[in-house]
Amino acid sequence: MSEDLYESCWLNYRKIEDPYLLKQYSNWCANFVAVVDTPLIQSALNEFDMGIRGMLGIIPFISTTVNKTSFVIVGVLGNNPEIDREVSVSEQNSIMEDGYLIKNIKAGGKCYIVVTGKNDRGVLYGIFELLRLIRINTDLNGIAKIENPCNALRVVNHWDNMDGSIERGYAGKSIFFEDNKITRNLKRIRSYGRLLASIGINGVVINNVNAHETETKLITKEYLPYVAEIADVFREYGIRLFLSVNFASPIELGGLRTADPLDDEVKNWWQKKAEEIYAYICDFGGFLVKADSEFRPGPFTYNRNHADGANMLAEAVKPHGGVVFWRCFVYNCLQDWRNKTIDRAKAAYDHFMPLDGMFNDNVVLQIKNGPMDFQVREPVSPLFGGLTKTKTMLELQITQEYTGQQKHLCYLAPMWKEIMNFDTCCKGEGSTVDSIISGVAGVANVGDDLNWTGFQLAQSNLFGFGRLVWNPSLSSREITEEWVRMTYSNDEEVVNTVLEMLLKSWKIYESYTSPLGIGWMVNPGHHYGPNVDGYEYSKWGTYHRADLEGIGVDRTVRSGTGFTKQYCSEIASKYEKLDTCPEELLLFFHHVPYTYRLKSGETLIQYIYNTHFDGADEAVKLKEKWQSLREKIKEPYFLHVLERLEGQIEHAKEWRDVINSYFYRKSGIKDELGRQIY
Ligand code: GCV
Repeated sequence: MSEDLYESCWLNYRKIEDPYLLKQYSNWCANFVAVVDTPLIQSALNEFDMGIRGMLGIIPFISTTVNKTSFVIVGVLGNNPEIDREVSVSEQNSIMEDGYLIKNIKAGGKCYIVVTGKNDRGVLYGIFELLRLIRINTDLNGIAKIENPCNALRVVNHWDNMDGSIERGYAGKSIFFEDNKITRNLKRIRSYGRLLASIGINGVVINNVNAHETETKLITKEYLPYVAEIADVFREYGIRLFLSVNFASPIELGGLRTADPLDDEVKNWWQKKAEEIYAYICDFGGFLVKADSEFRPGPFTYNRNHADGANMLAEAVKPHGGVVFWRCFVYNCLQDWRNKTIDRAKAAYDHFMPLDGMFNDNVVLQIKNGPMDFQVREPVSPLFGGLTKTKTMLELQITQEYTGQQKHLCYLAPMWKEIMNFDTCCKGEGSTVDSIISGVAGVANVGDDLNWTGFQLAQSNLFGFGRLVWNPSLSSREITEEWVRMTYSNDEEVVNTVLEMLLKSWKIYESYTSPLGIGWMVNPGHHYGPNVDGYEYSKWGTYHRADLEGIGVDRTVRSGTGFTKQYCSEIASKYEKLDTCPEELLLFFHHVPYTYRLKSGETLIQYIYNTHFDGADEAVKLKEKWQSLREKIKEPYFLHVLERLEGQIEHAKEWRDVINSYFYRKSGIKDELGRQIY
């Protein structure tokens, strides 16, 4: 098994086969002109060198001045007259921070390609794009494209612990920590930096939001020199390092008697701490905070609110250019399941809406996509569109906690696209989530497995995340096709087959697991596999309320928890009524009789049976599709994926039978098609 191909994922630079394109690319890429004046331009050069050697089989000649008629010239606008001359004023004005221009110029007997941006990060992204275009066999003749990121904050969050474990990690151990120490394997981190930069990521939080005792010490002299080494590596790729911090640090590290955010000693402690951190890491990104949630300390202990807590930390990092990502995942995790008036879905909105407009400008509220917790289907959190005077950030989960744990194929880009394109209506029609947020954070799915993500096909989720955050208007198909071509092959059969498998996989997973937005029918704790009542009588606020007549949580204002009221009126009234509620979310919002007829004419119970039988059958087809590529995919990858898909088939059957049997036993209603239910 080629370690390199595994380690470099979509950046494996295999030889280009098309002779016409090979010649076209080689003409330009044989000569690379750049003044290497920053570490990021150096990274761009290194990447170009590596990519061109691999894909074109030539060693590019590097020079600082133009002395050929065909070349690639690279640099930041304003630093090289050769570049500036060819970029029109309107083009210059169209390039934004981190954006880039790639342009083919034919003038004065020369034919060459310019890659430029307003900053060196943009140039690096431009080089990654150029290599991507080559990798996916794009004709570069006459190319002129400007790309700008839609989100300024493009961040991955690692839930890595210092003992090396990863909360909700399915790809081995942490690449940052082992045995309560920080890794010395900076080579792996550099490879990771390349992967992240290639998809436009510019921030990384290296430790778990649950900052336990040892992780609390990451901001001390004992660990900061090593954290700084990681930051140095990421800096070469334009990525700023952030840390999750423990809100009670002034007590745990500083020996103070309180962590009250309005206490002067506490404020002072954090300010000194920020100075210390920035002395080690000049471009430290800032803090990510989980406070007053799932037993983490926070401002509530001192009768303060989240704005008090976040602003105090924000003031500490502000002089250094830092940011505070403050999470809105705040709810009562000790709920009484008997009490049907309390609704976890309402919690984040109830906590944060009254504080809208009270946060400092370097605080960004980080909001999970849905009001619950990364289920396979949830409505979009009403905080998007609700908060209009506060900076917000969307939090997605790339790691597949509730979506098959990287044992099942579940490609999430189509789901994320629906979320980003959801119209909150907060400023009238067209106020989509992607248009009102300042950034996106994704909970990372990587570990120290050789293929990074445990399941090779799950690499597509990391890739899809970065590409979509960069540009939410890219179609799922475009992004996915890029990934398949880069990772496997430009062979049309491979592209079409893998594309279809990936694009269908989320719906397939949904169909044999949780119907119509109900969620949570999983084994408690590890969250893998079916257990319909696993969370039904628990304290976590996660119920389906199935009885012998029907299933679903009534969240209407009329007769339920009143959650629908948290949306703007157009959306609220749609969700409130059974006949206008989008069917895929029916059971999230309504308690519905099993005999209720869906728009398709099926009863609800029959829909549950049908989707579970069909979903399990579709899992078999995923394997068959993959098998058709046996001759076209390198054997180790082919076999690895095959093995996972076989496991998925068996587990999908388990899901099918547990869910169908549960609802058959509950309702007593037989499957109209007489299939086997236990
Ligand atoms: C990091 C859920 C997950 C936890 C996670 C938490 C969070 O509850 O199961 O593992 O903790 O969300 O997002 O803080």
